[in-house]
Amino acid sequence: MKHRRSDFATDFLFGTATSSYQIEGHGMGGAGRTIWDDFAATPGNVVRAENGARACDHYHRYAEDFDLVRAAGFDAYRFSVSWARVLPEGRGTPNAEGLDYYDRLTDALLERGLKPCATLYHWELPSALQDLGGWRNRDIAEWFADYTHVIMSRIGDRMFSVAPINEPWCVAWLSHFMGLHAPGVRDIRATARAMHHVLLAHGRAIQAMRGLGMQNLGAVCNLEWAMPADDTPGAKDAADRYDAIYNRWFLSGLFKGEYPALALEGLEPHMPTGWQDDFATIQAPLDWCGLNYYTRKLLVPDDTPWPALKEVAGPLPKTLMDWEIYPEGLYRFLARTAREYTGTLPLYVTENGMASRDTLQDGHVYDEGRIAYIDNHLDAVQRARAEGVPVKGYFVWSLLDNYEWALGYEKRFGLVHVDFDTLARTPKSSYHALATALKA
Ligand code: GBH
Repeated sequence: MKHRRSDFATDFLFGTATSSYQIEGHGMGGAGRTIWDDFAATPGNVVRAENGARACDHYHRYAEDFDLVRAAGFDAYRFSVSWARVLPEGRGTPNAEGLDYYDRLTDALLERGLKPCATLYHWELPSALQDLGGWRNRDIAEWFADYTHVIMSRIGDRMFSVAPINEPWCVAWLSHFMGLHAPGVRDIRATARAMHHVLLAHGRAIQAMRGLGMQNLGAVCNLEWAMPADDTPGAKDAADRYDAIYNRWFLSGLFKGEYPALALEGLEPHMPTGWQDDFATIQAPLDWCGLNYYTRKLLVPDDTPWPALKEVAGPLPKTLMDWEIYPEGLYRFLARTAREYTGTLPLYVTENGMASRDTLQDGHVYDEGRIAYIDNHLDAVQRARAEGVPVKGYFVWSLLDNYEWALGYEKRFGLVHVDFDTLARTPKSSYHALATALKA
């Protein structure tokens, strides 16, 4: 790698990120059923109908995995808590085994000098709550605040930072409009409700944690730089609409207390009553903002109902996900987010990484493409920092090859290779390159 730790400020945090359902093994430890178990069980939703029942068996192997995080020289580790492991029915009686697990996991991080950065929802909603309408039901904000209180009463005293929800766009739009993630709904009314309730739940969770005296609370948004695919006014409009729905809705709700007009033009008729009165909760003050960044999107208008746009393939080199590699977008987002939404609030790149076809040879796993990807995105971070954007840390997605949602186990994002038969972990070239860079 061209970058090294000493090129960054001494308080800049390097970390790596994972999520509960993607690595833990959800069939273990008394966790309740989730919408991802249900979604994966319906043919056609997930490649080979794979699910997270065993995943990386991190539930039993977290100590070994955290040894790898420490040995690489990372400062911080971003993980998520499974709601259904803590509360199998989503509400009611906690699962003592689940609470004990996150307690041990927290201590295992601290013992290794790693800063625990928790996310409270990374997509595996307890099925029992889906039966009540899930993200369509306004009550989810209270269920989520109650769950937050339960888990944070146990581990909140030892967290470095907490974000309630990973990527609200995915929870709302990807899962209720596009139907590509659980619960696989394709309905504009459900989408509008989820777009709002996800932010309301975020705000109620922040309030619950403030009530426990917690600090360093933030939000994590996924961003994709939207660009017109050609120079027609129609393409420009399509890109602006995409930007409003995908990127601006959540940042604007959280930091300005309003939704962008270009998104409301399609969603307003479907919004839950009284939505305008919820911004005081949604805007509960935060201590930092996290950006997950992977790629850009090229848009053209389309002859379909609102939002009447479609994505087209671009010319840039792509990752195994077919996502164009566009580090410039990360620079632009860091600069724009600070300029238009967050001002001097610390920003973190809470996820960045790529899926690649790694080559295994003589016990080594070669993933040179991933090294270049990380290096080029660190350039973007440095460029933003040089201009005074307060970027305070960078987390690689992901520590381990894991359950890549609707794409099953085929797409590998890890710094560490996982053999899903033996569950053996093998650090890849990118892991070794980062380990060297973080010590230099
Ligand atoms: C992250 O989301 C997730 O937080 C993480 O769990 C996941 O493993 C990681 O990405 C890698 O996928 O092309 O229309 O099908 C990143 C946000 C949202 C970016 C979905 C790509 C593709 C939508 N992602 N998006 S589409």
